[in-house]
Amino acid sequence: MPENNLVRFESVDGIGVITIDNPPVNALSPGVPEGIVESVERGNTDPAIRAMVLIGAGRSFIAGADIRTFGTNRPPPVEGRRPHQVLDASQKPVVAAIHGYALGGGFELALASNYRIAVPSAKIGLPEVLIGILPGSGGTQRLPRLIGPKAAMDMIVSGRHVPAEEAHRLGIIDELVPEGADLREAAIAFAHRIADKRPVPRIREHDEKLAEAKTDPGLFDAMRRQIARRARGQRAPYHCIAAVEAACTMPFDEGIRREREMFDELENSAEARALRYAFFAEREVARLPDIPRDTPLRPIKTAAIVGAGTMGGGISMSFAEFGFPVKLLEVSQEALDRGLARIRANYQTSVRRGSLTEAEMNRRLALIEPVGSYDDIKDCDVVIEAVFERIPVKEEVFKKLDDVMKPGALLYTNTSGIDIDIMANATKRPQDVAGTHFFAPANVMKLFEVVKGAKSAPDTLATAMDLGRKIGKISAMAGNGDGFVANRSRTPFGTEMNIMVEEGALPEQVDKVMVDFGYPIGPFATADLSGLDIGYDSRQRRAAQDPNYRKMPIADMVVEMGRLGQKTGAGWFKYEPGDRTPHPDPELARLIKEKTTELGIAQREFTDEEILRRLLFASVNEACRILDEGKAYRASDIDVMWLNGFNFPRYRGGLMYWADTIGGPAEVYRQIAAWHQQYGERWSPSPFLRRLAETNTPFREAKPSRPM
Ligand code: T1G
Repeated sequence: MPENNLVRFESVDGIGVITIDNPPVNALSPGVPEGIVESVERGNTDPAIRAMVLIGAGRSFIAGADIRTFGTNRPPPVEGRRPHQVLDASQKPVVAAIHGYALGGGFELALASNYRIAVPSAKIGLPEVLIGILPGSGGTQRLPRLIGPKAAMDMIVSGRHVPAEEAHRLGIIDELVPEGADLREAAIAFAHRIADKRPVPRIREHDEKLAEAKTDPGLFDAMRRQIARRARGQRAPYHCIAAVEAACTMPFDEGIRREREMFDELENSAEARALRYAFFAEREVARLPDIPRDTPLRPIKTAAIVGAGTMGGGISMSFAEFGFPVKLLEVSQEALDRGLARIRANYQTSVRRGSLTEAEMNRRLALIEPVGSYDDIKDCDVVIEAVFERIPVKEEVFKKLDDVMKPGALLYTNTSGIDIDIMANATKRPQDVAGTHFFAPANVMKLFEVVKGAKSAPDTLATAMDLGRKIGKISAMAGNGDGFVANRSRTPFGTEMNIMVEEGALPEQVDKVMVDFGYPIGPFATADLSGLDIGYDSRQRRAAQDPNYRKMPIADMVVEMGRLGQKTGAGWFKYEPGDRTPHPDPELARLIKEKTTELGIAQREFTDEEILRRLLFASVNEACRILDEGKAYRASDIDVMWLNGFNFPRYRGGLMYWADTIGGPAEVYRQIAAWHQQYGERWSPSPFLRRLAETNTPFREAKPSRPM
């Protein structure tokens, strides 16, 4: 059997060591499954081999099937000779030795092996649901037999990566190998210890743990109810539950067949295609066409945040979560105390909810050091300014930072829309300045928008992109300009929602459309959550700057009535004390009608489809302008921003990807051109959009018209 380079078989003192070597994550790309099958069969037929070890070369065990091959016409594997089936049938024991990641099909091969050992830093899991499918190599049938259906369903329906120590406690990992020890050597020694043990343990033969489903037959429906809200519009999570249920009600091989049937149903579903697109878009976004991949990064060990307001506090929590010591600077002690109290209260809420331990809270709090003077932060490697969105205040802060910060320190700003060059030009080192825009709540939202200033140096930008990843964010590059990329593309959405309410749509109708579309909460309830005064202030600023700016009389009226949202008990909706549930307010509906009559604005009915299209097409049109100006590298970056900054439903792929699924540029252009006739200038189609429509170029393949 000719060896292929992807899988090696070595005989080491009677142990067959099977090494998967397919960088970067040893995915089961074509050639790998075949290599594993041949190696296991070789080990079984070679009399000198007593047992085998399955191990990954490089940084990881096997991170699963090769996602790039999904949806392609790949030859179906020969039934009975899939790697997990050959491992299962092996007469000689196989030890899976895990470091890095054992995910999806990789973890399933470990489950089909007879023993599993791992280093503590390893992570195991079945994340298939995150790409719209379910485990298809026996994971839904073996894991419940190993840890019981409840714990198995938790792992399979959430898709979470489980640390090896927890997996050891659950009984998935048989032995932990000390971190730093030679895993290969440890695995060979382990194989020697179990080589002659008979019978060879096979998970498929153990149904004891499945009894849990007999004593609690309602556990599957309970899980269906539990996920109902967040799994709306999706099939994969329910297929995962059904597969585990099959494990508890069918013989093993029948369960395997049922699992495969469900896998085939989902592999090329719209949901799976969209989630695969999102998976690769979130990797592509890290590529910077105009900054070399090997640009040396500036070292960041210590950080400082200027401003302990809501954003400054959330940013500090992000750094502390990932182990960075962070200094939090506020000029007034009172403001500093208020900021720290807000951070502590946030942590205590998480501890109360059980999503954080007391010990972890204290560890993170210990990393956040309150300071009262710029001198205290001068030696930090990076400083992020998060003060009021007022130009004079920002300029003042950057002048101070320029005076005190050590040479080479990175000076970032969290502004959500002010021209980066204004802050850069307030210093003598504009090359060290860039935008690092967090999204509220900063310790929760994953989007990290890195904004290029005219003089930002390549290493200033590359280090910012890397920093975002180091604090658990998804970094995306944006060109400088009003609202950068994310907010700029979202603004027309906000304009249309306010205008439709003037024309007769009710906030609750608009919110229902977007919740049905897949958003966790609607746009009006979201506005109430973040506070209506933010939008009001920015509208007043725009009106002051631009006499042609279209005022929002109804949105302004709501604020001028003192209805600022949840924090005042009423905004677009009413709220009971201590309850965040938005309740439609007939009184507000009456006042809106009264005001629109006074203003002579004609009222009419809206279909749900028109509401959806007006909101999202307005943003697609703006996204086309952004690409035309070269303010974004690619359309998929804008999708990454909407998925991680605005909670766009992930199983729809993103704003531009979704627009391709409902007819693409031709349909969007047709509709917008019609609205241009009906509603005027604000709906003038972007020339970039027209070009895409004329050339029939899907949005997701749209290339910017000029470099950033
Ligand atoms: N297939 C193809 N490419 C993959 C891949 C995969 N499974 N996993 C990673 N890559 C590429 C990725 O695109 C990137 O490429 C590079 O590897 C580094 O990844 C039968 C059907 C393992 C936690 O869902 O979650 O098995 O951009 O930047 O941050 O039941 O990658 O450099 O060209 O993400 O260190 C199930 C997916 C598949 C795991 C590492 N497995 N991967 O994160 O690096 S379905 C997964 C990840 C399955 C079976 C079913 C992460 C990671 P490039 P990266 P990272």
